[in-house]
Amino acid sequence: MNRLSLNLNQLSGRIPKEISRFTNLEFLYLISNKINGLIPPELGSLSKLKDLRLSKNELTGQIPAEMGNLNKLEVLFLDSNKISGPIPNGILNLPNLKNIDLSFNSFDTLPEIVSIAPFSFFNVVNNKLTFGSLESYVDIQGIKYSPQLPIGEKTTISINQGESYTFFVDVGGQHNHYQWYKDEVIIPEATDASYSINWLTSTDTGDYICHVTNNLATDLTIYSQPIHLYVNKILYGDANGDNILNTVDVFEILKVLSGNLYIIDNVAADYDQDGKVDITDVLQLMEFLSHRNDQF
Ligand SMILES: [Ca+2]
Ligand SMILES: [Ca+2]
Repeated sequence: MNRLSLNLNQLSGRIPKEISRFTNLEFLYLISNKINGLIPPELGSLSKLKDLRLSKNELTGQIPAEMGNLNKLEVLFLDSNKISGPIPNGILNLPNLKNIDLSFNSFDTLPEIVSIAPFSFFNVVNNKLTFGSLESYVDIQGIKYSPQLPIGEKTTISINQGESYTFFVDVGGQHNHYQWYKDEVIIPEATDASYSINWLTSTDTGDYICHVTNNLATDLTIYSQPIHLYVNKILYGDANGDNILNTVDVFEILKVLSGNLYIIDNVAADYDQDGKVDITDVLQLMEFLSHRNDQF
């Protein structure tokens, strides 16, 4: 038997390692099933294999290094699984391999290029690849690399008014251009991998995304997952954080004052929001409280 084709068969479970007994196999097609688990390293002993298609399954783990022994392999389709990296170096250097589809998986790096022959078809779209890998691959004939999945995790960050926050993306690469957006509106001054906002106010609340483009890998824009920044309003003067302004806070501010005038750990103690805690804050808070007939 040199051909095994079981496409669209609702097959589940793993690829049995006994597959290695079919030593004459040249064509192995298991497309569109529900096969899960790892690709068995034993596949690497099918020395006559020319065409391996495992697309549209639920395979996980890495491509076994043993597959770098498949010297007859011409076609390798592993697209639409959940396979992750690293990709063994040997695979891309197989002498006859001309058609590779690794799209729709979870690869985040490509192997370092030594010398790779041109491919007829080399599809790596919809993985987690960044410019760190792609800059050196863009000139490989046959490569298709755009789009890629957004990087990072979608998160919500809750932070107090008056504090600062720094956004950061890491997409590797040496030739990147960064542009941050807030609620889909461009932030003109935010054109680096990091973007800091000092002294946050409630108007900074919103969704922040970075778009990264690259001078070499010109087909691709990498997007960061949105970070929702929520700036908590602060009740200034509420130095003990109980949401009530009273004389307890006056004493609390005096305590901050007795420490260091210019370092504010307790943002709420800066009643007049001028960036430092001093006697003015105490006097202004006392003035405010006296109008409310609080007792001292
Ligand atoms: Ca208080
Ligand atoms: Ca102050």
